[in-house]
Amino acid sequence: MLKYATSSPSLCLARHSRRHASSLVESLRKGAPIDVHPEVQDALASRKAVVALETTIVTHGMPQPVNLETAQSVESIVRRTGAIPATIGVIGGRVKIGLHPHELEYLADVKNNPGVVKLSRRDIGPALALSRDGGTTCSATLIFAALAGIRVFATGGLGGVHRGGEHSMDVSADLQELTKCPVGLVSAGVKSILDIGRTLEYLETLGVPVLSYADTDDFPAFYSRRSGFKSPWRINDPVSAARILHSQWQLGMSNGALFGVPIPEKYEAVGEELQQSVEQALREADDNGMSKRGKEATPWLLKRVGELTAGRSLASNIALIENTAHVGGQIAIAYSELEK
Ligand code: PSU
Ligand code: MN
Repeated sequence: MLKYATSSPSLCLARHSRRHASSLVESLRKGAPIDVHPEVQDALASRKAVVALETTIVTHGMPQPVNLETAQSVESIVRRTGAIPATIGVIGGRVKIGLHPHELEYLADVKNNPGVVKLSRRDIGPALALSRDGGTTCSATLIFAALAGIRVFATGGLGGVHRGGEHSMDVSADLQELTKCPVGLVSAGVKSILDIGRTLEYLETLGVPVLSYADTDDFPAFYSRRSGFKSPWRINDPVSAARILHSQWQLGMSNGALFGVPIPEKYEAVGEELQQSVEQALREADDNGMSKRGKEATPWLLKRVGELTAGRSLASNIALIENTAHVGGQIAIAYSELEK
């Protein structure tokens, strides 16, 4: 069993962190199918900054070979901030916390491995028991990051409430996971394939702090810096982000937080054009029934927007995730200073 969140308000942060570390140790002692990259293990043991990275974006979010190139570039960007990247995935039924270069190449080679699964919380048990390979969504990445004691996770787009979600009940498991995992998630907001207003409402109900990490209150909308919806909070520096995480965990709270970092300014104009393709892809998904296909809906929409924009959406997607990786590294460094 994955164990990491038995919270007691009286616990101080030091004990809180030890509890996380001991949960991983405990899991490993029981022979759980987890491999922690030695560099990540060393960094965690000496409380250095570590940033978790997901792999659904590699296996189901971007086409080859850009998926691998982007994952490698994002790892280097994290390194340049002084933090250690831990790209998380599942190979042969084993959880990998920090992928070796050949493992990342293997997961990214989707053409030769079409059976690689998209893993959310519900898929973890089956995928491990059945020795499958998988890319971890934000939800599964949050679980494994929390298990390992990694405090910051950088990605492109978080899942959310789908359009029409009030009828279909298609709400990403990512949202719920942010209540259970003490990890700060840095993303460029949520994609406008989703219902952004309802996603923010849902996060409010769950009690997940949402912050614009920007010079505006606007919650970012992935390809665009502005969604038209306001975040309840705004900050614009890594130390404030780290202090927010530190404060809630000092109280033994078990939830994470969502930092919305807008895509760099120079992609704003193209973001407005991309939005038209997003709307077209959504209409097509309604017509051809893809919007009712559960976990296939998001990857199909991402792929279709890529086709409709002749790859221009991809350049924006790369830019925004490189940006969140940079900010994620800075927040992880600031957080590790607070824990000293
Ligand atoms: N949004 C993107 N790119 C992605 C995803 C979302 O712009 O690759 C992936 C993330 O891994 C996210 C998952 O956790 O899709 C959400 O899928 P669903 O909507 O099925 O929960
Ligand atoms: Mn869904």
